Amino acid sequence: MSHLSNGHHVRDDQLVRGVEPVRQNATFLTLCRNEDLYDMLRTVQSIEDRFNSRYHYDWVFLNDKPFTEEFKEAITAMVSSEHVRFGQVRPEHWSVPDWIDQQAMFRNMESLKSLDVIYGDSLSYRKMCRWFSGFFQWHELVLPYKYYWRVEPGVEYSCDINYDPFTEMAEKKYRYGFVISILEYYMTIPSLFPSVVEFFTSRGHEGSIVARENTHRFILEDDGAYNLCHFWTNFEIGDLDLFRSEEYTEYFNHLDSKGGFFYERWGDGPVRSIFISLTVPPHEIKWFQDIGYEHPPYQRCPCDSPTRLASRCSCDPKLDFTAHDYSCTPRFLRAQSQGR
Ligand SMILES: Nc1nc2c(ncn2[C@@H]2O[C@H](COP(=O)(O)OP(=O)(O)O)[C@@H](O)[C@H]2O)c(=O)[nH]1
Ligand SMILES: *[C@@H]1O[C@H](CO)[C@@H](O)[C@H](O)[C@H]1NC(C)=O
Ligand SMILES: [Mg+2]
Repeated sequence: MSHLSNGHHVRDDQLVRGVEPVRQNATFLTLCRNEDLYDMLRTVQSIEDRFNSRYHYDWVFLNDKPFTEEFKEAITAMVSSEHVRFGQVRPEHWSVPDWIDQQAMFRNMESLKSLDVIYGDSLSYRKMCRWFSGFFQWHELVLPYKYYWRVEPGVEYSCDINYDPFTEMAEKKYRYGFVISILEYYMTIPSLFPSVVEFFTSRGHEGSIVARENTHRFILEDDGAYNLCHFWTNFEIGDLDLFRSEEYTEYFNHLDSKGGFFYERWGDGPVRSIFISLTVPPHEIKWFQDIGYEHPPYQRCPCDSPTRLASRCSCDPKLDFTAHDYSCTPRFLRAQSQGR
């Protein structure tokens, strides 16, 4: 081990190769509850062991309630981040807006529940999805950064990450990175895509924000219908400035005005993914295929042997989700190579 002037340790082999661990303008971002502490500790340990103990990126923890001293103390002891910050979501970003007809909302929640839709009658889940769609990027603790890496309690990283994905993002000018993509339950978003079409149509030809080259084939059937594909956002590395742009803000505000986050159960995955595949050029979206990642019940496990050995993977490649029936990643890769 060698010491840098800031007191952090850097592996000798990085110095030998002359790779200075320059940190990007980036942070880990976690939204969770106090009750998630022990799942979170396991997750932090896995990220530290596989990556962050060599880079010491900042970490922002947010919650709709104040974090307990116990939570903050235990997490702070586990992370090697230069800064770890704990904050609260603004109540006005975690409430049911006044244009929502709450009787209709609760009626629809009951009916989704009766259809056995997961989180069908959960109001907090709806608030969470709306927050991750339109508010996370504006939180005062997130505002100083350009890139975020989303981490949920209970996820696990199963291979060493021997490079800095944030630096990849910055150097290759990627705007969004994912590991797993998957189909959404139709019953949670019946009116989402019609609302998206309404937004894009309302901008007309002049104001069009559709990228000349894009990955619309990732999300659209040949007849123009939404195929339910989306990036699985429990892992994501993204450019916060994309989600702070005027275009995205107008897009979110339009969707929010429709009330579908509450009347239905729109997820941040489909909301983001549709916007990205229509407005971001194909080469600015990155599939991080070499990251071993598990969010139960699914996981990405790199399948080629050299990668697995070089990265000390502990996952079973037979369990890799990429080629699963519900996975959309083969579709994404075709869309990316086809461009238009
Ligand atoms: N503070 C807080 N975090 C929440 C709440 N609901 C969900 N989350 C967080 O939001 C993320 C997604 O929630 P999760 O339950 O994992 O949803 P799933 O992955 O779709 O099953 C996770 O990071 C959760 O910790 C909530 O009511 N309060
Ligand atoms: C980090 O990124 C944000 C958003 O792009 C920017 O406002 C801020 O100035 C950047 N900070 C540094 C130190 O470059
Ligand atoms: Mg989760």
